[in-house]
Amino acid sequence: MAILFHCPWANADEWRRRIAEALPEAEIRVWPEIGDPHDIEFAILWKAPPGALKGMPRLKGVCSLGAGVDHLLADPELPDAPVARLVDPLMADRMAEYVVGHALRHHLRTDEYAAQQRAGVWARLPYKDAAARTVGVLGLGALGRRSAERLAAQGFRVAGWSRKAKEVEGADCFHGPDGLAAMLRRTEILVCLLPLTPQTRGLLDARLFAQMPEGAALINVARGDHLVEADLLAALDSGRLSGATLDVFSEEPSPPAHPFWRHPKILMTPHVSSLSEPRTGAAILAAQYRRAMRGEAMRDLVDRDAGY
Ligand code: OXD
Repeated sequence: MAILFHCPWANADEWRRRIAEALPEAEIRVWPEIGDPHDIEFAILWKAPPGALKGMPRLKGVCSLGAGVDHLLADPELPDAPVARLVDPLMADRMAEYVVGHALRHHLRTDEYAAQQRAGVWARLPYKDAAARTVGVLGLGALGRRSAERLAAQGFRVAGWSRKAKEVEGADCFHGPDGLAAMLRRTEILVCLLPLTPQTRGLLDARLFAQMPEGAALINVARGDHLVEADLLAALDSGRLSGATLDVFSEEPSPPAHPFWRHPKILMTPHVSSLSEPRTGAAILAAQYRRAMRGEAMRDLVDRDAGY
């Protein structure tokens, strides 16, 4: 009985070694060396080629190597086995650190002061206390919740939005379409942490930006396809938005000619906001494997109908 493993990252060997240490009873087969597909009972994958899991009748569970599962659900040949995301408190901490750091950057107008410095300008820009500034978090899953809590601990006013009603300590929570409009009206720094589904694809568009206060900022740490790129560029150029921090892109890495690279109001980072960590992740995946082998439900299961 074997686990199928696919990891395109530079630390793939470390992932494989740590999973093997955590699961000495299991044989790990690295895609595409799958051997007999009838042997495969479990899969741990990040962005495997479509069809990688077809013809594996004994598959009992599939785990993502990251928080997102859109790469799995996009496979039209994904078998009907339970699918789980990787939920690791360390990843939530890393995401919260990124979100708080970049919210502070926008709040403190760091980029504008850096531009002033380059131009040799000594001028104070208007200041606002964090307690008077609302940071809105779209998506209150494990990563969004931790980010919202840390933003509140940092002293920001926090508004959270989710599809269904949720509560987060220190945040005003909104849900549903009406709740989204109410949340956006007060949001000066918007953080996108939504799963990518047919409903959320393209949500960050001109219509949404128009609902936020003039000069609001955007932090997208979810998926590049949440964003309508041309609408962001227009909103930044018109001053409707003051800046954007983008960690995720429709195409990664972004092509060299992409206008985001050189836009003065955009800071790009290469999908680093919540790196999954083999040191802690391997034990979480091992526990999921053992649950599936015992015939128990895995944790953090994906609702395929909801798309996340
Ligand atoms: C992701 C991740 O889902 O990096 O994007 O975990």
